[in-house]
This record gives sequence, structure tokens and C-alpha cells, in this order.
Amino acid sequence: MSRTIIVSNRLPTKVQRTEDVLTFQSSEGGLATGLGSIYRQEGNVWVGWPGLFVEDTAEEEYVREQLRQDSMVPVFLTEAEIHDFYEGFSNSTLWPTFHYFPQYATYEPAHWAAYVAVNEKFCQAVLAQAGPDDTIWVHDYQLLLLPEMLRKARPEATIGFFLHIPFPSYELIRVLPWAKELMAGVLGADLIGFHTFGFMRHFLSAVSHLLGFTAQNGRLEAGDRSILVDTFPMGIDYDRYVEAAASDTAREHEATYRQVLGNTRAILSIDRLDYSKGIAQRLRAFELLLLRYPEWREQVSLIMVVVPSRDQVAQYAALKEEIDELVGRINSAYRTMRWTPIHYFYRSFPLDELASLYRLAEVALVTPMRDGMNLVAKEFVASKADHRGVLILSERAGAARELSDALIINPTDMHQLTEAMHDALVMPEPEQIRRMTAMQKLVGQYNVFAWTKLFMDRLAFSKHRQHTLDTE
Ligand code: GDG
Repeated sequence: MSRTIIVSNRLPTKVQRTEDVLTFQSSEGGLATGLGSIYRQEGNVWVGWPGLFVEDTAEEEYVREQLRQDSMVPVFLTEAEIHDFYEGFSNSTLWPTFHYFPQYATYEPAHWAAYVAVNEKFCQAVLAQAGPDDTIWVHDYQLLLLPEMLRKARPEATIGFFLHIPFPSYELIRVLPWAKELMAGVLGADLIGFHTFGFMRHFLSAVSHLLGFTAQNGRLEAGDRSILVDTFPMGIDYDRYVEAAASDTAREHEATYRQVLGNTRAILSIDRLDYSKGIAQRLRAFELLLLRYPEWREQVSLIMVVVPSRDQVAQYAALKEEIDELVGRINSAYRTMRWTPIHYFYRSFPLDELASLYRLAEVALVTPMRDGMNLVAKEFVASKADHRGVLILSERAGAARELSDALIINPTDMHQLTEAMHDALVMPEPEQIRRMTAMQKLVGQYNVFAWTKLFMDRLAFSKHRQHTLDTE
């Protein structure tokens, strides 16, 4: 029987140690939900890091056994590996480069060495599971070398790769001292997927410049192998957000927040702490809104959720300080006894509470400088049961390719962003409903299950084609 193996840096379950007790917490992330139907099937598994540094082999065995019962296989990483491979090469070299922040990128040979070694470690963990004809789906930028490593060991395997973040112009890729190796690593796959056509085009251009392989009709001829390259815009579990937003808990939370806000209208902003998300720029635009349109003072509040992330990386700590400072400045300049301009939360919320914020907000500000897709935009749309509400969306989020009924803005253009907030607040209801309904139709149809099926079907097709070519 042929099996499917999902591989990503993090497992969909996080193992945590609290006062010597280990807890296993399932992720509510979109990827975990979308792939749940696959990896939980008989014989299939998900391979990844469980988020824990194990203390000894007994603990390792215990964690392995617990995860095995839920179809997961852990790859244990050391603190040094997390430092060099994850915080280092993945998040201080690849992440800034791929999000057009090359000024933040570091180029440490030791980080690269750890990246190669950890990809090799993942390779061994997958090989321990995979038979010669199995299907392996590798996810994201932490594992760019894995497809080629797997290909060498399992020439017949069916290997898919999906990149969740943007793929930048060749001009950024060429700066990386290890650009060729990274491209060759990805080309071990039979199918390579991106969120948007633009990312795919940049990838093909980089492959052509660096390795000399050119593509025709989405097919890349690389030596004796034919590789399919295509776009698969990722969706969300639409019904889950519809249900969460309609739940009693979400309604109760919304009622409490409304009491606090009084008649004030809410603009919502939700992101992980990240310089790619444009959080500081968004705050400045909100400040300008209050300055330029004094009529919105005491009428509108910004609810801003920033989820702590990667605070071991220097730029993230600096960004946190900048946000704290901006929020403090704006609130102290404009607040009144009965009105707080910005309600700022530096923590994460349970899904029900998140859903209540989506319900509450009349406007969602999704204005990243660069973003692979941005699922928050789609979750906001799914949560609007009464079809009212306006999405302000950056043209540089993958989601903008699909959600053309949002107010699409350039996040660097502070004036445009400010005007978009004003336009959203005065948008007539019929227009809100028309735009929202169109987006809901799209997000509901191309949900995460459709995304998974499309990728898996295409992967099976790519292998079938390869076999046909081989036997011709
Ligand atoms: C990468 C790419 C691409 C946020 N705060 C809370 C919370 N969240 C959830 C959201 C959403 C997810 O986190 C964030 O997803 P994004 O898509 O916005 O961003 P990344 O984490 O950067 O993900 C991105 C994605 O991969 C998928 O391919 O779209 O471009 O960067 O689902 O709801 N969830 C809960 N509480 C919070 O406070 N429960």
C-alpha cells in the first residue's frame, strides 16, 4: 500500500513542559486542519519538530510513543540546532530575503551548515517511514534542501513541495551565497507549488538564471526529470470560521467588548509580530486618520492583536519596542476619559475570542509589506455572517490576487492607507454587502480542503506523467 508522508518544520501538535509535566497541544493552524484528513488516514504520518527539547532518551521515547498514536513522527532538534537552523538560517537569512528585507539578512556559514544538517536529519526521519513508492509532501522554506535529499535516496518516490511564503525576484535570490544549492534542493520534487503566479514566475526565473533549466507550460525539464510547477492559493476551513463566529461564546465575548466600546466603531488588526506584516506603518496611518479626520476621534478605535513570535531574533525585539512606542504615543496624544484610540494586545487569543473580534470589527486592516497569502484576510471574510464589513488589503499579500473586492492598497503609501480607512468607514451598506458576498463565495469555495485535494491530485498526475515519459 502506498503511504503519504507530510513533512513540515513544526508538527501540528506542540509538546510543552510545564513544571516537569509534558502537555500535548494540537495546533489550530490552517495547515493542520487542511492536512488532517490526510495524515490521520491509516498508515500515513506527519513528520516534524514537536517544539520541545527532550532531556533524555526515556523522555524521547515517551514523546515518540504519544505522538505515534496520533500519526505523528517527531524529529528532535537540539537548542543549538534551533538557534542556527531555525532562528539563524531559516528566520534570519531566508525569511528576510524572501520578504524583500535583505538589509535584515545575515549570511553565517555556521547557520548554513546547521540548515544542511537539519534538512539531512529530517531526511533520515522521513526515510525511516517512507517506502520506495510513497508520496511525500514537504512544506515551506525551512526544508528547501529536503526534496533533493529524498530524491537521491528514493528515486521512485512521489515528492511534492509547497512554499508558504513569497518567492522573491531573482535579484534577491542571487544575493544568497547558497542560492544554487537551495534551488537544486527544491528541484528534487515532482511538483512545486506556490500561492501565486507571481511567486512561481520568480522561481522559474531564478532556476533559469542559476541552473540553466527553462520551463514551458509550467513544466521544467531538469536533466532527465520533468518537474511540474504550479500555483495553489491556500484556503481556510471556511465552515469552521462561520461556526466559530456564530457560536455562543463568540457572541458573548462580542457583547462584552461592545459594552466596553460603547458606540465606538472598531477597526481590527491581527498578526504575528513580524516586520513583513506592516504593523508600524498601519499605526502611523491610523494616527494620520485621527489627525486628518478629527470627526473620527471618539468614534473609531483600532483593536490590534500582535501575537508574540521569534522574539529571540534581534529585529523582532526592535519591532516590538517600536510598536509599544507608537501605541503609547498615539494613545497618550488622543485618548479621552471615555475613549481609547488603540486597544493593543500582545498575546494570542483562543479561536472563539478571535472570532468575536472578527464579528465585532467593521473594518479589517490586512496590510503586510509582503505576505505569502495571509489567512487572516480570509478568516475575517468567513466570519461576517451579516455580509457587512470592509477588508482593506495590501496588494503585496498573496490573498490580493483572489480578494479583488477588498479595498486594495499599497501599504507603503500611508496617505492611501489613511484614505482607505476613511472610505471603509463611510462605505454604504449595499456596497459592503456586494463586496463581502463576492469574497465569501470565493473563500467558501476554494477552502483548505479543496486546496489539499488539488495539490494531491496534481502530485499524483505529475508522477503518472513522469512514468509515461519514462516508458515512451
Ligand atoms: C505563513 C505565511 C501564509 C493569529 N492570531 C491568533 C491566531 N492567529 C492565526 C490566524 C491565522 C494564522 O494565525 C496566521 O496566518 P497568516 O497566513 O496570516 O500568517 P503566517 O503565520 O505568517 O503564515 C502566510 C500562511 O503561511 C499559509 O500558507 O498565508 O503568508 O507567512 O490562521 O487566525 N489564532 C488564534 N489566536 C490568535 O490570537 N487562535
